Amino acid sequence: MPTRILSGIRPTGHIHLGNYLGAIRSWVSMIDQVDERLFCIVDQHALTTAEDAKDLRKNTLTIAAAYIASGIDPVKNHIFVQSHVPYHTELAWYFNCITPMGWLSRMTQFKDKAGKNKDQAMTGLFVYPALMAADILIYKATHVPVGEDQKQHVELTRDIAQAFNNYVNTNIFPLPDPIIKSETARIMSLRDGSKKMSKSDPSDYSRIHLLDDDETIDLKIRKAKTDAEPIPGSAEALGERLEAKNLLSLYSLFTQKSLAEVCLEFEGKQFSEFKPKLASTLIDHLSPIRSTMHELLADEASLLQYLKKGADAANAIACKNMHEIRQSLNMV
Ligand code: AQP
Repeated sequence: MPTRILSGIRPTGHIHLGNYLGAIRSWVSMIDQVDERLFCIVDQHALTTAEDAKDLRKNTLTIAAAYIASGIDPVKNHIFVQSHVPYHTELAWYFNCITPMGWLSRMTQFKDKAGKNKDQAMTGLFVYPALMAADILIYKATHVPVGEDQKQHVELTRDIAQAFNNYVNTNIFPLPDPIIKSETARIMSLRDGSKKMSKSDPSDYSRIHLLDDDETIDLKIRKAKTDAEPIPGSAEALGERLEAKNLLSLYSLFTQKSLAEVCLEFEGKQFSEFKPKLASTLIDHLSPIRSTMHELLADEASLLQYLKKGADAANAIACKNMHEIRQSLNMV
Protein backbone atom coordinates (compact mmCIF):
# COMPACT_ATOMS: atom_id res chain seq x y z
CA MET A 1 0.00 0.00 0.00
CA PRO A 2 1.38 3.47 -0.82
CA THR A 3 2.22 5.55 2.24
CA ARG A 4 0.40 8.82 2.80
CA ILE A 5 0.94 11.17 5.75
CA LEU A 6 -1.42 13.82 7.00
CA SER A 7 -0.85 16.26 9.81
CA GLY A 8 -1.88 19.77 10.78
CA ILE A 9 -1.71 22.66 13.19
CA ARG A 10 -4.58 24.71 14.64
CA PRO A 11 -4.32 28.42 13.72
CA THR A 12 -5.02 29.48 17.29
CA GLY A 13 -2.29 31.94 18.10
CA HIS A 14 1.43 32.40 17.77
CA ILE A 15 3.05 29.38 16.16
CA HIS A 16 5.95 28.44 18.45
CA LEU A 17 9.09 26.34 18.81
CA GLY A 18 7.07 23.36 20.17
CA ASN A 19 4.93 23.30 17.01
CA TYR A 20 8.06 23.69 14.90
CA LEU A 21 10.15 20.92 16.54
CA GLY A 22 7.30 18.60 17.51
CA ALA A 23 5.46 18.89 14.20
CA ILE A 24 6.83 20.84 11.21
CA ARG A 25 10.53 19.91 11.43
CA SER A 26 9.71 16.25 11.89
CA TRP A 27 7.38 16.37 8.85
CA VAL A 28 10.19 17.87 6.77
CA SER A 29 12.53 15.06 7.84
CA MET A 30 10.17 12.38 6.51
CA ILE A 31 9.15 13.99 3.20
CA ASP A 32 11.48 11.80 1.11
CA GLN A 33 10.34 8.57 2.75
CA VAL A 34 6.61 8.89 2.07
CA ASP A 35 4.70 8.62 -1.23
CA GLU A 36 2.21 11.43 -0.62
CA ARG A 37 2.13 14.24 1.97
CA LEU A 38 -0.79 16.39 3.08
CA PHE A 39 -0.25 19.28 5.50
CA CYS A 40 -3.39 20.97 6.68
CA ILE A 41 -4.12 24.17 8.58
CA VAL A 42 -7.04 23.01 10.68
CA ASP A 43 -9.06 26.22 10.96
CA GLN A 44 -12.33 24.50 11.88
CA HIS A 45 -10.63 23.03 14.96
CA ALA A 46 -9.70 26.57 16.03
CA LEU A 47 -13.43 27.31 16.38
CA THR A 48 -13.78 24.74 19.18
CA THR A 49 -12.28 27.26 21.58
CA ALA A 50 -14.10 30.53 20.86
CA GLU A 51 -11.37 32.82 22.20
CA ASP A 52 -8.95 31.31 19.62
CA ALA A 53 -11.17 32.12 16.64
CA LYS A 54 -10.24 35.78 16.55
CA ASP A 55 -7.45 36.52 14.08
CA LEU A 56 -8.31 33.24 12.30
CA ARG A 57 -7.43 34.58 8.84
CA LYS A 58 -4.11 36.07 9.92
CA ASN A 59 -3.15 32.98 11.93
CA THR A 60 -4.10 30.63 9.05
CA LEU A 61 -1.88 32.49 6.60
CA THR A 62 0.96 32.66 9.15
CA ILE A 63 0.90 28.89 9.60
CA ALA A 64 0.88 28.36 5.83
CA ALA A 65 3.92 30.66 5.61
CA ALA A 66 5.62 28.73 8.46
CA TYR A 67 5.13 25.41 6.66
CA ILE A 68 6.68 26.71 3.44
CA ALA A 69 9.48 28.70 5.12
CA SER A 70 10.47 25.63 7.15
CA GLY A 71 11.06 23.56 4.01
CA ILE A 72 7.72 22.08 2.91
CA ASP A 73 7.65 22.68 -0.83
CA PRO A 74 4.05 23.67 -1.74
CA VAL A 75 4.51 22.25 -5.24
CA LYS A 76 5.59 18.75 -4.19
CA ASN A 77 3.34 18.56 -1.11
CA HIS A 78 -0.31 19.44 -0.56
CA ILE A 79 -0.61 22.39 1.82
CA PHE A 80 -4.24 23.39 2.33
CA VAL A 81 -6.85 24.82 4.68
CA GLN A 82 -9.27 22.35 6.29
CA SER A 83 -12.40 24.42 5.55
CA HIS A 84 -11.51 24.46 1.82
CA VAL A 85 -12.26 20.72 1.72
CA PRO A 86 -15.89 20.26 2.91
CA TYR A 87 -15.58 16.44 2.89
CA HIS A 88 -13.87 16.58 6.32
CA THR A 89 -17.02 17.80 8.08
CA GLU A 90 -19.25 15.43 6.10
CA LEU A 91 -17.18 12.43 7.18
CA ALA A 92 -17.05 13.76 10.75
CA TRP A 93 -20.86 13.54 10.84
CA TYR A 94 -20.82 9.88 9.78
CA PHE A 95 -18.20 9.24 12.48
CA ASN A 96 -20.33 11.04 15.11
CA CYS A 97 -23.06 8.52 14.33
CA ILE A 98 -20.86 5.49 15.12
CA THR A 99 -18.66 6.84 17.93
CA PRO A 100 -19.82 6.13 21.50
CA MET A 101 -19.88 9.22 23.76
CA GLY A 102 -17.81 7.25 26.28
CA TRP A 103 -14.86 7.19 23.87
CA LEU A 104 -14.95 10.98 23.48
CA SER A 105 -15.44 11.53 27.25
CA ARG A 106 -12.14 9.78 27.91
CA MET A 107 -10.07 12.23 25.84
CA THR A 108 -7.69 14.04 28.20
CA GLN A 109 -7.64 17.19 26.02
CA PHE A 110 -11.43 17.48 26.39
CA LYS A 111 -11.13 17.07 30.15
CA ASP A 112 -8.35 19.70 30.31
CA LYS A 113 -10.01 22.23 28.04
CA ALA A 114 -13.60 21.77 29.30
CA GLY A 115 -12.49 22.31 32.91
CA LYS A 116 -14.77 21.58 35.84
CA ASN A 117 -18.10 22.60 34.29
CA LYS A 118 -18.41 19.99 31.51
CA ASP A 119 -22.14 20.72 30.92
CA GLN A 120 -21.22 24.22 29.77
CA ALA A 121 -18.53 22.97 27.34
CA MET A 122 -19.45 23.31 23.66
CA THR A 123 -20.41 20.29 21.59
CA GLY A 124 -17.69 21.17 19.05
CA LEU A 125 -14.99 20.74 21.70
CA PHE A 126 -16.46 17.36 22.66
CA VAL A 127 -16.68 15.97 19.11
CA TYR A 128 -13.42 17.54 17.90
CA PRO A 129 -11.58 14.14 17.93
CA ALA A 130 -14.19 12.75 15.50
CA LEU A 131 -13.42 15.65 13.13
CA MET A 132 -9.71 14.93 13.56
CA ALA A 133 -10.36 11.28 12.67
CA ALA A 134 -12.18 12.52 9.55
CA ASP A 135 -9.25 14.85 8.67
CA ILE A 136 -7.00 11.79 8.61
CA LEU A 137 -9.27 9.10 7.20
CA ILE A 138 -10.87 11.09 4.37
CA TYR A 139 -7.43 10.73 2.72
CA LYS A 140 -6.91 7.15 3.96
CA ALA A 141 -3.68 8.42 5.51
CA THR A 142 -1.44 5.59 6.70
CA HIS A 143 0.77 7.62 9.07
CA VAL A 144 0.17 10.68 11.25
CA PRO A 145 3.24 12.49 12.60
CA VAL A 146 2.32 14.34 15.82
CA GLY A 147 3.64 15.45 19.21
CA GLU A 148 3.00 13.30 22.28
CA ASP A 149 -0.13 15.29 23.26
CA GLN A 150 -1.98 14.11 20.12
CA LYS A 151 -1.20 10.39 20.52
CA GLN A 152 -4.52 9.65 22.23
CA HIS A 153 -6.47 11.26 19.37
CA VAL A 154 -4.63 9.17 16.75
CA GLU A 155 -5.38 6.04 18.78
CA LEU A 156 -9.06 7.06 18.83
CA THR A 157 -8.86 7.56 15.05
CA ARG A 158 -7.80 3.91 14.73
CA ASP A 159 -10.76 2.82 16.90
CA ILE A 160 -13.17 4.92 14.82
CA ALA A 161 -11.73 3.51 11.56
CA GLN A 162 -12.18 -0.03 12.85
CA ALA A 163 -15.73 0.71 14.11
CA PHE A 164 -16.70 2.16 10.72
CA ASN A 165 -15.15 -0.78 8.85
CA ASN A 166 -17.17 -3.15 11.05
CA TYR A 167 -20.34 -1.08 10.56
CA VAL A 168 -20.17 -1.21 6.76
CA ASN A 169 -18.57 -4.66 6.74
CA THR A 170 -15.75 -3.52 4.42
CA ASN A 171 -12.15 -2.60 5.16
CA ILE A 172 -12.61 0.85 3.73
CA PHE A 173 -10.18 2.67 6.04
CA PRO A 174 -6.58 1.77 6.94
CA LEU A 175 -5.70 1.97 10.65
CA PRO A 176 -3.24 4.89 10.66
CA ASP A 177 -0.07 4.75 12.77
CA PRO A 178 1.06 7.73 14.84
CA ILE A 179 4.68 8.75 14.31
CA ILE A 180 6.07 10.36 17.45
CA LYS A 181 9.75 11.30 17.59
CA SER A 182 10.77 10.86 21.21
CA GLU A 183 13.38 13.66 21.22
CA THR A 184 10.87 16.33 20.14
CA ALA A 185 7.66 14.80 21.50
CA ARG A 186 7.26 17.40 24.24
CA ILE A 187 9.07 20.74 24.17
CA MET A 188 8.49 22.37 27.54
CA SER A 189 7.52 25.89 28.62
CA LEU A 190 10.43 28.27 29.25
CA ARG A 191 8.71 29.35 32.49
CA ASP A 192 7.73 25.94 33.90
CA GLY A 193 9.54 22.77 32.86
CA SER A 194 6.61 20.58 33.88
CA LYS A 195 4.21 22.16 31.33
CA LYS A 196 4.42 21.81 27.55
CA MET A 197 5.15 24.89 25.47
CA SER A 198 1.72 25.97 24.26
CA LYS A 199 0.01 28.74 22.28
CA SER A 200 -2.59 29.17 25.01
CA ASP A 201 -0.12 29.80 27.85
CA PRO A 202 -0.88 33.39 28.99
CA SER A 203 2.84 34.22 29.26
CA ASP A 204 4.64 35.16 26.02
CA TYR A 205 7.87 34.37 27.86
CA SER A 206 6.87 30.70 28.08
CA ARG A 207 7.52 30.15 24.38
CA ILE A 208 9.59 31.31 21.38
CA HIS A 209 7.36 32.37 18.48
CA LEU A 210 8.57 31.64 14.96
CA LEU A 211 8.06 35.34 14.17
CA ASP A 212 10.04 36.60 17.21
CA ASP A 213 12.91 38.88 16.20
CA ASP A 214 16.49 38.18 17.29
CA GLU A 215 16.37 40.53 20.29
CA THR A 216 13.16 38.91 21.57
CA ILE A 217 14.60 35.40 21.23
CA ASP A 218 17.69 36.52 23.14
CA LEU A 219 15.57 38.15 25.86
CA LYS A 220 13.25 35.14 26.25
CA ILE A 221 16.21 32.76 26.60
CA ARG A 222 17.90 35.08 29.12
CA LYS A 223 14.65 35.20 31.13
CA ALA A 224 14.00 31.45 30.84
CA LYS A 225 13.69 29.78 34.24
CA THR A 226 16.70 27.73 35.39
CA ASP A 227 18.29 26.90 38.74
CA ALA A 228 21.45 27.97 40.54
CA GLU A 229 23.31 24.65 40.05
CA PRO A 230 26.08 24.32 37.45
CA ILE A 231 25.52 22.11 34.40
CA PRO A 232 26.37 18.47 35.22
CA GLY A 233 28.65 16.27 33.08
CA SER A 234 25.97 13.72 32.19
CA ALA A 235 22.32 13.68 31.10
CA GLU A 236 21.40 11.30 33.97
CA ALA A 237 22.74 13.73 36.54
CA LEU A 238 20.15 16.32 35.39
CA GLY A 239 17.61 14.26 37.36
CA GLU A 240 14.47 16.30 38.04
CA ARG A 241 15.97 19.63 36.93
CA LEU A 242 13.20 20.02 34.33
CA GLU A 243 13.92 23.57 33.13
CA ALA A 244 17.66 22.85 32.86
CA LYS A 245 16.95 19.70 30.88
CA ASN A 246 14.58 21.55 28.53
CA LEU A 247 17.13 24.25 27.64
CA LEU A 248 19.98 21.77 27.16
CA SER A 249 17.68 19.60 25.02
CA LEU A 250 16.82 22.58 22.82
CA TYR A 251 20.53 23.18 22.25
CA SER A 252 21.02 19.50 21.45
CA LEU A 253 18.13 19.51 18.94
CA PHE A 254 19.54 22.47 17.02
CA THR A 255 23.18 21.34 17.05
CA GLN A 256 22.52 17.67 16.24
CA LYS A 257 24.53 16.72 19.36
CA SER A 258 23.22 14.24 21.91
CA LEU A 259 22.16 15.52 25.34
CA ALA A 260 25.14 13.63 26.80
CA GLU A 261 27.54 15.49 24.47
CA VAL A 262 25.96 18.85 25.36
CA CYS A 263 26.31 18.13 29.10
CA LEU A 264 29.99 17.26 28.62
CA GLU A 265 30.58 20.39 26.52
CA PHE A 266 29.17 22.68 29.26
CA GLU A 267 30.10 20.63 32.35
CA GLY A 268 30.60 22.82 35.43
CA LYS A 269 29.41 26.01 33.64
CA GLN A 270 26.58 28.21 34.91
CA PHE A 271 23.46 28.81 32.83
CA SER A 272 24.47 32.48 32.50
CA GLU A 273 27.31 31.24 30.30
CA PHE A 274 25.21 28.66 28.42
CA LYS A 275 22.19 30.85 27.62
CA PRO A 276 23.92 33.22 25.12
CA LYS A 277 25.16 30.15 23.19
CA LEU A 278 21.64 28.71 23.10
CA ALA A 279 20.16 32.07 22.05
CA SER A 280 22.62 32.52 19.17
CA THR A 281 22.07 28.91 18.01
CA LEU A 282 18.30 29.49 17.94
CA ILE A 283 18.70 32.83 16.17
CA ASP A 284 20.97 31.28 13.49
CA HIS A 285 18.37 28.64 12.77
CA LEU A 286 15.16 30.64 13.13
CA SER A 287 16.00 34.01 11.57
CA PRO A 288 16.11 32.71 7.93
CA ILE A 289 12.75 31.00 8.53
CA ARG A 290 11.33 34.23 9.94
CA SER A 291 12.59 36.31 6.96
CA THR A 292 11.04 33.87 4.47
CA MET A 293 7.78 33.92 6.43
CA HIS A 294 7.69 37.72 6.22
CA GLU A 295 8.32 37.60 2.46
CA LEU A 296 5.55 35.05 1.95
CA LEU A 297 3.11 37.01 4.11
CA ALA A 298 3.87 40.19 2.16
CA ASP A 299 2.72 38.47 -1.07
CA GLU A 300 -0.67 37.20 0.02
CA ALA A 301 -1.87 36.50 -3.53
CA SER A 302 0.90 33.93 -4.09
CA LEU A 303 0.32 32.36 -0.70
CA LEU A 304 -3.41 31.98 -1.48
CA GLN A 305 -2.49 30.43 -4.84
CA TYR A 306 -0.40 27.77 -3.07
CA LEU A 307 -3.31 27.05 -0.73
CA LYS A 308 -5.69 26.75 -3.68
CA LYS A 309 -3.37 24.30 -5.42
CA GLY A 310 -3.21 22.26 -2.20
CA ALA A 311 -6.99 22.36 -1.72
CA ASP A 312 -7.62 21.27 -5.34
CA ALA A 313 -5.38 18.22 -4.88
CA ALA A 314 -6.87 17.40 -1.47
CA ASN A 315 -10.44 17.78 -2.79
CA ALA A 316 -9.69 15.38 -5.65
CA ILE A 317 -8.51 12.63 -3.26
CA ALA A 318 -11.29 13.31 -0.75
CA CYS A 319 -14.04 13.36 -3.41
CA LYS A 320 -13.02 9.93 -4.71
CA ASN A 321 -12.90 8.47 -1.20
CA MET A 322 -16.21 10.07 -0.22
CA HIS A 323 -17.91 8.45 -3.19
CA GLU A 324 -16.79 5.07 -1.87
CA ILE A 325 -17.81 5.95 1.71
CA ARG A 326 -21.33 7.05 0.70
CA GLN A 327 -21.73 3.86 -1.33
CA SER A 328 -20.66 1.77 1.66
CA LEU A 329 -23.43 3.49 3.66
CA ASN A 330 -26.02 2.62 0.97
CA MET A 331 -26.73 6.25 0.23
CA VAL A 332 -28.54 7.06 -3.02
N1 AQP B 1 5.21 21.76 23.22
C1 AQP B 1 5.13 20.94 22.20
N2 AQP B 1 6.09 20.01 21.98
C2 AQP B 1 6.02 19.16 20.92
N3 AQP B 1 5.02 19.19 20.01
C3 AQP B 1 4.04 20.09 20.19
N4 AQP B 1 2.92 20.38 19.50
C4 AQP B 1 2.26 21.39 20.09
N5 AQP B 1 2.93 21.80 21.18
C5 AQP B 1 4.04 21.02 21.28
C6 AQP B 1 2.52 19.67 18.28
O1 AQP B 1 2.19 20.64 17.30
C7 AQP B 1 1.16 20.09 16.46
C8 AQP B 1 0.07 21.08 16.30
O2 AQP B 1 -0.49 21.42 17.54
P1 AQP B 1 -1.88 22.20 17.57
O3 AQP B 1 -1.67 23.64 17.47
O4 AQP B 1 -2.78 21.66 16.56
O5 AQP B 1 -2.48 21.81 18.95
P2 AQP B 1 -1.85 21.76 20.36
O6 AQP B 1 -1.11 20.50 20.53
O7 AQP B 1 -2.97 21.98 21.30
O8 AQP B 1 -0.82 22.99 20.37
P3 AQP B 1 -0.73 24.14 21.42
O9 AQP B 1 0.37 25.03 21.08
O10 AQP B 1 -0.69 23.56 22.80
O11 AQP B 1 -2.06 24.93 21.19
P4 AQP B 1 -3.15 25.37 22.22
O12 AQP B 1 -2.43 26.06 23.35
O13 AQP B 1 -4.03 26.26 21.41
O14 AQP B 1 -3.86 24.13 22.70
C9 AQP B 1 0.72 18.78 17.10
O15 AQP B 1 1.32 17.71 16.42
C10 AQP B 1 1.24 18.88 18.49
O16 AQP B 1 1.49 17.61 19.05
